[in-house]
Parts: sequence; structure tokens; C-alpha cells
Amino acid sequence: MAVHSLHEYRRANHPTTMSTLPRLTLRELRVRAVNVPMRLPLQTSGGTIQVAPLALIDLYTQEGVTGTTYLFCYTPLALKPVVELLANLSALLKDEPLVPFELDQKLKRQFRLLGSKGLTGMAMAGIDMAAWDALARAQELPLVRLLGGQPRPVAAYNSCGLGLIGSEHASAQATQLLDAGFTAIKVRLGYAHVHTDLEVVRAVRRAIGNGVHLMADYNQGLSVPEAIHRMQVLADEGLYWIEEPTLADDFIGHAQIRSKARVAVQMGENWWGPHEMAAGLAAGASDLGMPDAMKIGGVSGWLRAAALGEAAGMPLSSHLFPEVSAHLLAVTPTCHWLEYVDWASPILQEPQRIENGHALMADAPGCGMAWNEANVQRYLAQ
Ligand code: SMN
Ligand code: MG
Repeated sequence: MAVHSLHEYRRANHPTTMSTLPRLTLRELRVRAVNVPMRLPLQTSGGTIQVAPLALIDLYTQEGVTGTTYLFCYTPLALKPVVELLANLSALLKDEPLVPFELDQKLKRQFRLLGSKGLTGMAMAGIDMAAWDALARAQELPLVRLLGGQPRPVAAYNSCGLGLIGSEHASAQATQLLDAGFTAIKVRLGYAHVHTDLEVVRAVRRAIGNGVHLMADYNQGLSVPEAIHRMQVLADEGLYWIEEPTLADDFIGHAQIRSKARVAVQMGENWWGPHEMAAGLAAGASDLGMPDAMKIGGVSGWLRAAALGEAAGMPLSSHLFPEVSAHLLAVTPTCHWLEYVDWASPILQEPQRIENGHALMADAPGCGMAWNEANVQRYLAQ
């Protein structure tokens, strides 16, 4: 029987008073590529990002419920390949039950020989996030409730802008970033000389005052000895954390830096799945963790990472993806900070809400994302 609306579907699947969980079947993935201009471009020690290359995923089910999510592809060079990979997976997964655990197992088997980091990991996470979104929508629950929590404000820091733009621009931008009631912001470091790092940190601090938390991010830009040196120079500047001082996969190097540092070392945005997080924890690579909803493996990967964080007593923040991360952090026992960026806001009907420096999630089905079609059309990648 073809069932087109959620209502018809419910009637067909809940004929008795005893309710059963909705069973959904994957019909098709539709994926579109957009390059969304960024309000504040981001200059990091690892390169500059001027547009947000996003793969917009709509996961259609046979029952009429649709799951929605997006992937951040870092560079337009990777955007079309991600979209094409997802199109191939759409054919592979057609008619599969929409069960994130089973889909995850199937795709990991599928990519055992190739591996599931990089583009394959991104595509898998996109399917996982869209699947969870569809499940939550089918039950008319916000994702956070499906995961056993409830909507609540999550403390957020404003991570828009504040790239390597020099002390004058950085201090002016820093004050603007506090506008929505934020009490924490993040500055990118890794100038040619540590003196410039210090000058920028001091200028930003003067502009924002002592009541605001200031995080700093080196984006993997330093050698281990240079990182040890720079963290000594910056030790008394009141920085809340210093992120990725050296290469993200160098857990031993990070542990060496950490052992000499008087500022908390933060990393995690480049953990590809819970295994890498576990290796980072075992090496004592950082004081704090910040999984990326995409690289850690979507909602399923995040839940496993949250358990690792709880067991290790490690405060966990999110990286990018504020819309889904708000739901995930709200059920993370060691929840720390949500990283707020507005990069997807132009293509969303209702951009992520921030009030008094906190991310809010609506008590509405799924993650609450619906496309602003006019802007999607406007920014479609050629
Ligand atoms: C960052 C994130 C995404 C792209 C470039 C830089 C940065 C952060 O490391 O943590 O916000
Ligand atoms: Mg970072």
C-alpha cells in the first residue's frame, strides 16, 4: 500500500491502542551542493575559508517522512565528490530499513577496504544524521527527546570570524561578536611571530574585558617545540583553552605540549570516529575534547564519543554544526560549550537561535532544519 502522509502512515501502523515505534524505509537521498557566502570569512593558520561549501541532504522514506541535514565540506573542491558519493549510496541503500545502527554497520562493511575517514566518513555521517532526523520527525519529537533528553539552553561561544586579521581588526570584531549576549569567543592564532600572537590576544582582551572567556585556536600550525614555547609565552593571558597547537593526528606531540602547558589543551575536531577519540584519550593528548558531529560519525558516533567522554571525565564541546550539536550536547553528560557559527544560517528557514549566549532548540520535530529554498537556489554550486 502506498502511504504518502504521516497521518495515513500512523493509521496503517497503529491500528490498536498499543503504540509501536514507526518503521521507516529509505527511499532515496537527494543531495544538493551549495556554496554559501560567509558573513565573516575565516583566516586560519591552515588556510582561509570564504564560502561554506555545504552538501544539503534530504533523506526520503517510503512512508512520507523526510530527514534533513547538511555536511560542511571545508573546500568547494570536495563538494561535488561528496554529493556524488551520496548519490551512489542512495542507490545502494534504497529499500533498507531506516535503522541507523544497521546502516552504520552496513556502510562500514561496504567501506572496510577503502576506509571510513575523509569523504566516505562524511557521507556516512550525513546519512546517519538524516536518518536520526527522520526518526525523530516520525515520532514528532525533537531529536533531543528521542535521545532521552529534553530541550534546554546550551552555553555557546561565538566562533564566527576572528581569524588571522591582526590586532586592530581582531579587537574591533571581538566586541561585535559579543552582541547576541555571548560570554565567550575564540581567536585564531599562528602568526609568523609569537609576539604577534601575544599582541592580538592582549588587544582582544582589552576590547572584551575580563568577564568574557577567550579561547584560542592554532589550527595545527606549530611544531611541538614551537607550541611548547608559545604556550609558555601565552600562559598568563587568561586563555580558556588552546586548541590544536600541533598536527591533529600527533597525539604524542599533543601530550608532550600538554605536560608542559599551564593552559588547557583542547582538540577533537579531527577525531574520525570514536576509535580515534579513544586513542587520543589513551595518549593523554588533551584536557578537553570537541568532537565534530560529522567527523565523529553523526548522531550515532557522537553518542559513543559522549560515553567515552563521560568515562574519562572529559568536558566535551562541539565543533561546527550548531543545529544538531545543540541536541547532542543536551544529552552529553560532560557537556561543555557549543561552538556557534552562522555558516548555514542563510540556507535555513529558521537559523540556529541564540539567546543570552545560549543555543536554544525548539520543541519541534527533528533537528528543526528546513531549507530556505530561495537562498538554496541562489547559492547552488555550478
Ligand atoms: C575551524 C573550523 C572549521 C574550519 C576552519 C577552522 C576551527 C574551529 O578550527 O575550531 O572553529
Ligand atoms: Mg579548531
